[in-house]
Amino acid sequence: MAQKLLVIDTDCGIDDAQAIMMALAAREVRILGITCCFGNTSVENVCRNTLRVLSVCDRTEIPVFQGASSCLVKTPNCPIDHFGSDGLGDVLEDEDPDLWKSQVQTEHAVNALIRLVSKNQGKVSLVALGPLTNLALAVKLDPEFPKKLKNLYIMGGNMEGKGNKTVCGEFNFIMDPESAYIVLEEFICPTYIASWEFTCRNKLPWDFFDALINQDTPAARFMRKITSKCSIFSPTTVTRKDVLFGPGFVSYDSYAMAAAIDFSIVKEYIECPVHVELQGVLGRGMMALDDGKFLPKKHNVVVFKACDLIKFRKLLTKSLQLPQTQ
Ligand SMILES: [Ca+2]
Repeated sequence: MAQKLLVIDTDCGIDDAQAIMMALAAREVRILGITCCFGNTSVENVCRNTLRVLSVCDRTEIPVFQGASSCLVKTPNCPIDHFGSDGLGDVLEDEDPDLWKSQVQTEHAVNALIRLVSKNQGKVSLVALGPLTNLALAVKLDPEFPKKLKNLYIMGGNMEGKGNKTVCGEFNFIMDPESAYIVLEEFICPTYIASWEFTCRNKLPWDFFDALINQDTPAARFMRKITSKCSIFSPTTVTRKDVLFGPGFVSYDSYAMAAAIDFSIVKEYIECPVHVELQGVLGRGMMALDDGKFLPKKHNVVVFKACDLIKFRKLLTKSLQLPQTQ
């Protein structure tokens, strides 16, 4: 069976680490490269975290590229310490803190995106797990870039007007609303979105999380460690997500990755044009679904509604059974 080609754009926090491992564990996909963007932490930490994940999984042959260090226009006014200041729970100590600098590629992430996708036209699925700055820059450097993609999977935005960082703003979009706007206006390839509310509505029970991280493998031990001091991985911490959607464990980025690996995990979806609001005191960064077709835009995207949680659990479980023995 021919492998699906993947490029992952990440702001590697804890849920990105889980999503990257999901792709590493899927024999049906081949990762051409991982491009890094600021977001959960600085882009330097994101590169280091991505390389840490690849190292735990014995997959350091996958090239990692450093990308955007900030958003296009205004610095977002919200905290970025969701998963600790280093993005991976502030528990890891590297023997050589500068080792990542010799491991990261010298080519810029945006150039790498354009090169990898241009070399494999119509074959690459791009999975975007952080702010969309690298993608926005790619389409400005190469306006044909979206046409060369097979498709685009995004974790981000919202479908019910609920935000997790501002009243109406989801983290990845509010970190760089202009880039989210550019991507959703200019990427005319087939586009699939796992919004914040979708991921929260498809949460999993905490006893599943315990079983997941207590597997006896290097990847599970790594996940157990990076979630050990992070309050949002404690069932007793009540966040806005718990208040709105009920208690449970949500690995946000893993939903977009799971759909890229096996689209049959998406049981229900809405197909319509979407827009990103740039103005407004409350609405900046919000994704609005035009399912009533009020606006002239024709390009539909696929916004997920329901997830096959049995299949999703299997993908998560397998993702922590790394490194693979052969
Ligand atoms: Ca992320």
